[in-house]
Amino acid sequence: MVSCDLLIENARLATMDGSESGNLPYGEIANAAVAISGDRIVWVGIMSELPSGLREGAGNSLDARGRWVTPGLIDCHTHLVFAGNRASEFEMRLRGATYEEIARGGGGIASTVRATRAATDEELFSEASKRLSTLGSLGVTTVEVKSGYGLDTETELRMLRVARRLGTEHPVTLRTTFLGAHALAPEYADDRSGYLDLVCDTMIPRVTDEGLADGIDAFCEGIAFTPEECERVFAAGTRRGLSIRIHADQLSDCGGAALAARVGAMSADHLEYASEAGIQAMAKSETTAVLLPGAFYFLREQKAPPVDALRLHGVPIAIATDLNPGSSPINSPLTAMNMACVLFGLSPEEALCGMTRNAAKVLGMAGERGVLRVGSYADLAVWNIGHPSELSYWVGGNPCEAVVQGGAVINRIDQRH
Ligand code: DI6
Ligand code: FE
Repeated sequence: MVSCDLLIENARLATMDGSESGNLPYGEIANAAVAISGDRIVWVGIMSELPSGLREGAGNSLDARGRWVTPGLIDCHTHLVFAGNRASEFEMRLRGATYEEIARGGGGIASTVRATRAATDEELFSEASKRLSTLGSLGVTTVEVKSGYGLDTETELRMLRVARRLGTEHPVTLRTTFLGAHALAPEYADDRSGYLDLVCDTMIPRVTDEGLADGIDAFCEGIAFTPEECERVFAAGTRRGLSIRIHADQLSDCGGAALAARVGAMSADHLEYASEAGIQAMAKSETTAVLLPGAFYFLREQKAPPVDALRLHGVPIAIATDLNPGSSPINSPLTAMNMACVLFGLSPEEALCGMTRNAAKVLGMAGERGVLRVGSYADLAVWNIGHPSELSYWVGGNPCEAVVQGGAVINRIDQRH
C-alpha cells in the first residue's frame, strides 16, 4: 500500500523547480500537498490530485494553513566556528582605520586566530552552536562551515571536529571545508612556502585521514595567497578526494574566477573584481558563483560583482552569509538575501534560488536539496508571508514558522499563533 510518514497539506509551495509547476515563478504550486517517507519527498502536487492511499496512510500530518513552504535554506559559505568577536575593530573602522591597517597592526584575521587557538573545544562549540541555532530558526537546513582560524595543525583539526559535532547535535545537514590557506600563520610570516608545505604535507593528510572535511578552500587574494599557491593547495586536496571551493577576486582581480574554472571548483566565491574573461571561463565549467553581499556591505566595498555578466553567460548564482567575525557578522540568510537584492540587484526570486537550488549545487547536492521534488531530501521551511518576495524584503524579524529537516518536524506550526 502507498503510505507516507508525514503529509504536509494546504501549502502554497515555492518548489524552486520549474519542471514541477509548468515554469511559474518560484516553481509555485498553490493548494498543494507534500508527502514524505523517511527522509525523502515521495509526492508533490495539488491537493485534489493526492492519491487517497497517501492521505489515509499518513503517519503524521502538518496543516500549513495556506502558508508558503519553500525548500529548507542552504547557507553554502560560512565561517561560523570561531572564538571572540571583532566589535572593537568595527569601532576602529568607524573612526577611520581601514581593514588593511587593522590587519597590519596585528588585528584582523590574526586576532581571531589568537582567540580561536586559546579557546577550548567546548567554548568553540557553544559559541558556534548559538549561531547555528539562529540560522536554523531562520529556515536553514543545510550549512557549510569552514576552518581557517587555527592556522596550526591542531587548531585546524579542532575547528573541524567542532563543526562535525555541530552537525550531529543540531537538526541540520552540515558540510565542512578545510581552509588552512586562509591567511599565513603568524609563525610563518617570513616563510610562505614553509606554511604551504605544512598545509599540503601535514594538515591535508591529517584532516582527510580523520574524515574531517568534505571540501578544500583557499583565499586567493593580494593579501592572502597567489593563484599558484592556491593551485598547489588544491592539487593536494584533490589527491585526497576533497572538492574545491575558492575565495576569489574579493578585493582585487587576481584571476581567481579563471582559476576556479581551470581546477574544476564547485564554486568561486565573492567575485567583486572578477574579469569578463574569468566569468566566461566559469560559464564553460561547472563552477557556480557564490555572492557574499554581507562582506561587501560590512566592509563598505564599492565595486559590486558582475551580476549582468554572470546572467549573460548563464553562470548559476548562489548567495550565502559568509558568517564570520571580521568581514561579515551576518547571522541571517534572509538579511543576506535582502542585501543581494539591494546591493547587487538580484531579484527576490534569484536570491531565493541562490539560497536553495543553486546553493545545493555548490555543495554537490544538485537536485537532492534546495528543490521540492519527488526523490529530493525532505528539508522544508514554512513561512508566515504573503509572497516569497517578502523573504528578501523585510530586514530583521523572523517569518519562519516551522522547519522540516530530513522528514522530521522541528518546530510545529500549530504550536505558534
Ligand atoms: N574573506 C573574507 O572576507 C574573510 N575571509 C576571507 O577569506 C575575512 C575573515 C576575517 O576577517 O576574519
Ligand atoms: Fe568567506
